Amino acid sequence: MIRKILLFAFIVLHSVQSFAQDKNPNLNIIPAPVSIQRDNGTFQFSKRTLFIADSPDNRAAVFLSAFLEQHQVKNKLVATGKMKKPSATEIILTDDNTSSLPPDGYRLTITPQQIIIAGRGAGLFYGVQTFIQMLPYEESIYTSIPCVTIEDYPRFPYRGMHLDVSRHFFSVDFVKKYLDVMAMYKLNNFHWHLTDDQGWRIEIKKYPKLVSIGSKRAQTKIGKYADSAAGYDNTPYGGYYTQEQIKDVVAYAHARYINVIPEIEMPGHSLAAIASYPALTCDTNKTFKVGETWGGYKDVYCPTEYTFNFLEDVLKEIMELFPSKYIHIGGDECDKTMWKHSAFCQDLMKKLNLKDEEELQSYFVQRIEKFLNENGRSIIGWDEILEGGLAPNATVMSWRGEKGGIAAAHQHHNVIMTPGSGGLYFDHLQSKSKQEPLAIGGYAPLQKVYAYDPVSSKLNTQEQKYIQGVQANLWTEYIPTSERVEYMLLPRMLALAEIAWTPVANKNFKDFSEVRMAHHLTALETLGYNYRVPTAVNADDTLVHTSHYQLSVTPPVEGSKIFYNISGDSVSHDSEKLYEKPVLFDIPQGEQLILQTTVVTPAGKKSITTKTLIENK
Ligand code: TNX
Repeated sequence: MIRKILLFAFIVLHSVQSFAQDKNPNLNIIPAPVSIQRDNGTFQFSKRTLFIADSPDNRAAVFLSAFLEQHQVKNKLVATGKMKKPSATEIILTDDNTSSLPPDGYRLTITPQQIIIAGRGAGLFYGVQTFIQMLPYEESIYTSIPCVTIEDYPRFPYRGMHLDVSRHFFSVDFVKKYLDVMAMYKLNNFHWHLTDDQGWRIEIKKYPKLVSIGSKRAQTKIGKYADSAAGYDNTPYGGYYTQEQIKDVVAYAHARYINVIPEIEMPGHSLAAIASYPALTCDTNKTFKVGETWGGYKDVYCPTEYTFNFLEDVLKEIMELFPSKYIHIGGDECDKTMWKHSAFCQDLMKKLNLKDEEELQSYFVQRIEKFLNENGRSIIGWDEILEGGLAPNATVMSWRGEKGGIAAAHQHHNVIMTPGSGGLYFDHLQSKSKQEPLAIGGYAPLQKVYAYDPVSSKLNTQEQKYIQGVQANLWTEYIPTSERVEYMLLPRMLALAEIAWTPVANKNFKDFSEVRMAHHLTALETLGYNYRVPTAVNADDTLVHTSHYQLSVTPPVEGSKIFYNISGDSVSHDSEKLYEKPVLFDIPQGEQLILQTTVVTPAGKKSITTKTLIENK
């Protein structure tokens, strides 16, 4: 009896102790893994460490090799069986003993002698990503790594990030940089929004005017869409990808287990194509030019045989370039005015027995779906494709809240959740501060993104299976440069990765934002990414009523500094001081103090300034 009690006391003590010590339970890994089991000891990585892979030309092995080479690590990768004598320590990439792992899962086992990364296909690649995250990002990579066993696999098969290259164009090099950061965080679908009213961005050999006319606009709206006084910039803007460039990007993504989903918008958001080939629309008396401002246009494709032939030709070239099973056909925000006034459309509706223009849109989408299905592909469309009846095999991308996704799941269609209301519109603002750069509006702070759960409680267990995953969208009306894309993307994309990968029970915003993300932002800065510098952890940006106020903050980015200053009724504006430890302020009766904090990162990037109004009135 006594022995039992003693043993029990020991267990409790032991676990309390290790819990208290564990300030970094997820070992800085983003997205947080399914399970981490700590073991004793460390693995020593040295110049004599041998890299062994079942097949060195497998994508995960190639990626790791290239990564190590970039970090001046000379240890070569060899195939199993080719090793001559036993080495000090070994890093092994294998698919042995992986049959019990869930799809895309991996097991990372670190003992003092060996690091074994085990997985099949994408799983092995994700194991490599986790391993890379455990390496130091700045000092020598020859380091010691704590012994651990990680078993991990994704919550959702579809983990997507979108980029609009129509409103503003981004170079191939930048798209690759975007894919690099997606791969680091185990995202596996790049939704490439290639066509819209303001620019057609992909070369189509059969229709050369799509780029000679459609990829250029004469000028661009300055400032906010509704601000008519701001006018236009009077500067031509353009850009497109050649088919060779597209192939290069698709191959680059494939090497990182990222599928590229092209989006060819129809029947709306098609002004750039119409400006190139005016016969694509119903009103052939009008002249058209590529869109120069934001918001919707009334000029849309006319459902004629000419249009369907054109789209089928375009899609044939698209299918040649993109191996993706899914082709995104847009389908959003199609203004029906033109169809209402078109004698051709009204006749067609009578002939086909369609009761309204929504059904005409369905006819349009279903014809395209049939064509793509016959060619072995499937369509994804924005949730408007539900209106007038869903095409039989379509996947619905739910953007106007979750309603469309829920309706589609009720109808047993696959769904990708990407609701703006859930924080997944990364063109929306990251804070309510006036210091944020110009944006479309909305409000999608990090915490809101992180809190989003793609599986709605309005679905029963059976229906929940149709939620294939989640995606964030980056529309670029107000995002003219790649630096700004990164500012809007990071750190929110890290939260997206955790929504998409990590089991809900393992999510923890405090650990994510204060521990792991702080580490990753420094790593990303070292890699040359821009990001929105978060404000100091626990800095108030509000009004507080008190007579004693304690400033007690921590850096949101590893190695960053926090500066503060005060001013007030009887305190003249103070110069900026470096925050080192908690500071107590006494506020005299009847007075007000203004406390401001700013974060400065190791590379000198600044956060917005927070402002706390402290009143003792
Ligand atoms: C709506 S989301 C759109 C885009 C805009 C975006 C701006 C969707 C399917 N359509 O055309 O760029 O809002 O947030």
